[in-house]
Amino acid sequence: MSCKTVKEEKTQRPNIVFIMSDDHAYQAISAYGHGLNDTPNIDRIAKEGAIFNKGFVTNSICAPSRAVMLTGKHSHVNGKVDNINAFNWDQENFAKTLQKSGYETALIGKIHLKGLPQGFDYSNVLPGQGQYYSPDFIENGVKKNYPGYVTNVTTNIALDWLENKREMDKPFLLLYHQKAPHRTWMPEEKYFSLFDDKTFDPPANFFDDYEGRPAAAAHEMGIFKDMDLVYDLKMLDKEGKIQTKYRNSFQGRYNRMDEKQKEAWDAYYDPVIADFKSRNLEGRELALWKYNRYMQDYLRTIQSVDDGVGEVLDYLKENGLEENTIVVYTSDQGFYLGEHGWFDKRFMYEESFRTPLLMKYPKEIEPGTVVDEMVQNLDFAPTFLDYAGAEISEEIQGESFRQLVNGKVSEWRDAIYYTYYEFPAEHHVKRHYGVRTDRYKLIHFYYDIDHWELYDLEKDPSEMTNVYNDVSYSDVQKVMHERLKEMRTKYGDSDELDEMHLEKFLKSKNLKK
Ligand code: SGN
Ligand code: CA
Repeated sequence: MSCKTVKEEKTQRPNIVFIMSDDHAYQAISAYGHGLNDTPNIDRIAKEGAIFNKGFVTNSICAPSRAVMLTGKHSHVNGKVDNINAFNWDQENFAKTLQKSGYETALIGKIHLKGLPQGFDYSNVLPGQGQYYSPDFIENGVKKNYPGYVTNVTTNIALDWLENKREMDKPFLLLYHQKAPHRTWMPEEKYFSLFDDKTFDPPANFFDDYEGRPAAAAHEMGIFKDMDLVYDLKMLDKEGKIQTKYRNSFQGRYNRMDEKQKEAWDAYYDPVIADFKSRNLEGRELALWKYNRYMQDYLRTIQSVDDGVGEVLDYLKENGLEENTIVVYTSDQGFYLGEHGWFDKRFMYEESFRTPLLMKYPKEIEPGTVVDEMVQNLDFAPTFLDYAGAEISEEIQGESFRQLVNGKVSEWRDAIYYTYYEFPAEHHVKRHYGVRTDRYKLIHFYYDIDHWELYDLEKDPSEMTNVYNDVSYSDVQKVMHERLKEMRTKYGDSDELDEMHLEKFLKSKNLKK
């Protein structure tokens, strides 16, 4: 151990490493026990600390989720309601507060919020969604290109900052944010053939007919119906026989690879393409083939994310930083891995409303802790401020879950609030908001529809039966309406605000009501 790190261990305030990946379904983390893949490094965080079974977001889409995470305020309060409108970096965020209180701060990887990040001594971020191969990054406002694979580049930048760039005598906050496993799920060479021998069985509701759920039926995120054979599933045949809507867009992504990378890519994918062409699949068989092709690439990109987590955990350990560093692993939202036949997110249904959340802090958190209470990404800002002993402003709407993880709170919230605004847009998920309690969920879809859904999550965890109009649930329906009203009042949301966001959105897209 070097002198500098020994000195750091004496600092009382904890360091914070906040790891966020993009679109990482909890179903695809082995610690959650779904049996799809193996993520030994992410699992280490749970083993040495805590796993949250009910981590949720407030708005299941990228940029809004990050804005909530930074500010500790719901979308309608921080203003970033969808991926399209601008984020106001001038407002307070927890990195700014920590920086002012003496923390050294860095933001590395995907943030998806335009403008120079505020609150960070160092930032090196992907422009927008970023690219898997030969990614551009914006280092403190200056664009640069990096050869290689984005997940590894992001990890290397993070390790370089830890080792060489930060001020060693200050506690630090590192936001280490991966692009993967975001669409279009391009794996790194090392993992091309991982899962070749595995057949993935889709979830039981893969062939959902959406009865009683018109907003779900209107989706454009079906694995069978909407996935593009070339763009999503990599069937870029050299003969050009497989012509699809987004073939050219994928060609562009492929072209970013260098000659060696292309060679390795073709050596793996050409035989897969030939096999696919020889089979002439249709109907159910084609649906299952698509699902398997999707799962393979999606999970392969996660393997590189897991490697990066391992490298960062090892770095902390080898440099005497383990004891005094909080490590959090989460995603900007959950993701559908074939549930309801889908990919993507956005809906308030469980798989995208929930997000993975694992956290360790050896000084405080008992290894093997399991948290079953509902927490939200709204809570990150106050939680980190709490650990750092910094002031939590009155305006913050989330709550610190520090003592919850320690098993030291007797009362915790029993309802959470959700909003989604990006419609009409890609994937066609209608505007909605709702409330979830431990057992029930009430959702209101609005704008071009006025439709309510109620789920009994105990009896129907896959949300296949809308019991809103079921008379045996009339009492529950009433109570849930009350809870929703209470939530909207508590967080300052209203029909008027929804209307305002809608008008702004339509105007920005030149659409009429
Ligand atoms: C892109 C994707 C969508 C995805 C959004 C939002 N299309 O537009 O599939 O829903 O991002 O994702 S792609 O053709 O560009 O891959 S988010 O995580 O950034 O919110
Ligand atoms: Ca995302």
